[in-house]
Amino acid sequence: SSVVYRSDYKAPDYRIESVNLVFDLDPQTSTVFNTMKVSPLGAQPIELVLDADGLELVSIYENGVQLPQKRYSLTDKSLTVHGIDKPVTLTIVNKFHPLANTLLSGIYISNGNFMSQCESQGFRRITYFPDHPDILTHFHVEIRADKEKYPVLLSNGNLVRRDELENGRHLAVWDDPSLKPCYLFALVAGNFVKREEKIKLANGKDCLLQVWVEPQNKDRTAHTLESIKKAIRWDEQRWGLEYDLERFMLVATDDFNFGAMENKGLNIFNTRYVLASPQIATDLDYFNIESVVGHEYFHNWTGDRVTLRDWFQLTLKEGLTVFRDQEFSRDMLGKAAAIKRIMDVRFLRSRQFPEDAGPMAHPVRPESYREINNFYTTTVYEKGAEIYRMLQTLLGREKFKEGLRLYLERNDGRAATCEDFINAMAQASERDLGQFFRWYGQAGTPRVTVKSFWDPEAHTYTLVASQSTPETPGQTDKKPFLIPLAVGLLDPSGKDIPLQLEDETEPAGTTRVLELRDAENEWTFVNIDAKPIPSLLRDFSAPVILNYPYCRSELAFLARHDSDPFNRWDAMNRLMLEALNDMVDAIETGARPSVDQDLLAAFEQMLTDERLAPAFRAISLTLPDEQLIGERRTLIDPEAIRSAREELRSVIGRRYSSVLLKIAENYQTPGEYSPDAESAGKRALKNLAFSYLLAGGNPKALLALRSQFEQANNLTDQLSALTSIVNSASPAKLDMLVDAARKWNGVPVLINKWLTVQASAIAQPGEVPVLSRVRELMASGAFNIANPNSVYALILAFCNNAPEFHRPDGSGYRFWLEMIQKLCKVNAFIAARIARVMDNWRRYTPERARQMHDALKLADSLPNLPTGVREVLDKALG
Ligand code: BAL
Ligand code: ZN
Repeated sequence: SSVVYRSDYKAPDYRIESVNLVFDLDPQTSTVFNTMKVSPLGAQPIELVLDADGLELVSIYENGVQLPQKRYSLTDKSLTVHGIDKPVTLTIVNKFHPLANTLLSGIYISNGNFMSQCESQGFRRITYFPDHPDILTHFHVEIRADKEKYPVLLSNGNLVRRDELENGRHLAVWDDPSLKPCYLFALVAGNFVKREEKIKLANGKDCLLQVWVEPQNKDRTAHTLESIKKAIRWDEQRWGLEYDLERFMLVATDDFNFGAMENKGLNIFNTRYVLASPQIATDLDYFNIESVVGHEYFHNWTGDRVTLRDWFQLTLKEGLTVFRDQEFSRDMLGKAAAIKRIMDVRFLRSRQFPEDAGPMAHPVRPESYREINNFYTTTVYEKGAEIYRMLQTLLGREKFKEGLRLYLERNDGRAATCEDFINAMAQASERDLGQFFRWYGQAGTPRVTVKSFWDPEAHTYTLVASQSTPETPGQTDKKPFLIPLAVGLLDPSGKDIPLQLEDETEPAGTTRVLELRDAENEWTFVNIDAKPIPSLLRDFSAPVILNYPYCRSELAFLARHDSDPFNRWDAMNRLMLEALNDMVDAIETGARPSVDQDLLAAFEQMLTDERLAPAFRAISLTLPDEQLIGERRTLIDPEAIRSAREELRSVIGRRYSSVLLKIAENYQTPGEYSPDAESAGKRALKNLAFSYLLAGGNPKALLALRSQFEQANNLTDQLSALTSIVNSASPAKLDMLVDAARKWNGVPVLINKWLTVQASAIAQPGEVPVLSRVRELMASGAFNIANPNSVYALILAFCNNAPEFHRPDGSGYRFWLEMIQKLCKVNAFIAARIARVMDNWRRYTPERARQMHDALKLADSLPNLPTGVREVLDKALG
């Protein structure tokens, strides 16, 4: 199948002045009456190519007259109207089939309601249209449906009119005054209830906020509405950006491929990022809901008002909007702000770094694709966000804000490119950003190696930094990046040294952003009286892998003293990674692993440091995940990694049992549940303490967790107790799982958590393989292969349970192959996502790699593979 190249972009030679859509909705077969005003831009007659996917053409008219056969050609994928030489009105009548739409792209049915998803290419599954982001037009929409079944009829923009029709049907008319591409179109029809509030925007205008959910979820939307208000205020205050419509609506659905979607004025959300109550959402869910609500709302400027010229520019809206939501969440955390950056970098390192080092590695702005849906990646999103963060670091917050506002003003109502963004930044800051622009085009994670030299006679300290970036598919010759390297120097007492470079007359600050531009650069600091310890890449100032020959006592020193909370966490994390790496080495060679004493001392120090926020202690004292431990191995042996990690957890649980028990007691959060950062931090630290204690086999902890599971007034504590016990040797786990199923029955977001706890379980010696349980669950009513959340909760969670998925008998790989076969028939997008779990097969121990390769080959030979799945498999096989 065909490859799309960025270099093939052609500007349209026509405009769609407006589109009027009339929907006659029926779950089996719906009809659209699509009237477009088309104006050629040049003197030549045009060929108007309208995209299509699975549509039935009924009729087509030009200026009210049926179009003769010779004026158009129809294929599976397009309807081309020939020889349009003046402005005309085209009317197309077509049909589509919502109930049969299991891809969940276009208009489909979810719990009996009509729902839409058009990004990237779903609109062509609704009607014939140029389905490209650079075709912006005015949408006017009339929805007709049965009134009793579908009392609520929504689309983008402003409600113009509602009316009754014959035969128990009714209609609603919506007009969107803004110009938008069709991927931002949305339609919802069904039985929903709303929570609403009228607010005043900073400009004094009224705005109606509405959150729509199915009736059973009525009492679970207060947090979402609050989050919308916070997002609106934050965008006004931080960037001076205001909302532009009379209403902002959000609708929740259980069946959704993405987390949420930023349709203009009518965001559609996966229920997992909407519904919150103490009984159905954890602290992290509350936090994520706020962040995703923010993300979609922020798209109103970065994505909707300024949209994309083509899909290669995806990071222009996604990377930028992730950066904006990260900043929002950080600001909302108050005193616990530091943990947001830590969470984001942890995610980047364990998810994006492997992608950037594997067969799917691609630049933040890709050059080609076969299936655009495969490029909603951690590279485009999270590494993309780092580009905007680096710019803010390099230019300073004020210049960055000026640049962003300039970009938005200049491109409002237009489809933009990454160049448009960088040009605005360059102009606002009066800097040449040519070299910086390479971050968009070169894939791979740069390695930055730093060496230091202290000269006791001259009292100088020199840092020499070099950079190199490994080859990635299709890119062998990498040029140097412009890398902002934020550094500080700690004196022997742990205090920050005021920093003065050799060509400066006085010190300026204690954190300096050095600019690494060449293969190697150096900087010399003066007036350094004792040998300092460098704190490098503060706040993770660039998405690179940093090499500096820290010894373990230096890492322990940084973990204790660094004024940069990110680097404090990072030092502890490195210490843990090194200790775990040694333990994995020992296990692989059949030796008994021993635990590093420097690590234990640093761990104890931080565990007992009451001055540190509980949230910070919890995140810093959590061991790196198995994925991250695997990343630094030459070959990955998931069993050895799990054994090492569990051994360390058990040693900590036994060695520090009395401190941990005290923490478990002192950080209870009695009284009414509140998801605020401070309470959440306490719960996190308490539950971490319990999980160490349980790993160490502590019987008191087991009793306490059982009663926590039964008595807690919030899901965080219940789920944490359940997870810890399921991962322990306690036989109580079986009863508890039954109990949880009974309690959580009928609430999909809870049942999905129940599935995940079991799919991710740590099987104890003598227990049946997790896969047996996964297969039982698949056959039960708790699982639904047509629902993406369900697939992720059970199948993806199992595939990420590395020692179970990678069992030497190959059972996990056979299961994977079966799932690909099944999913291809239901939802090709989700199938492609599951296919990706085999990307890095070359990194595993030889026998595993061979079996993974065989499974990939078998999958690749399946008939009728969807393009997206084939793209993933072909790349993996390379
Ligand atoms: N635009 C797709 C979902 C999101 O990133 O907001
Ligand atoms: Zn987004």
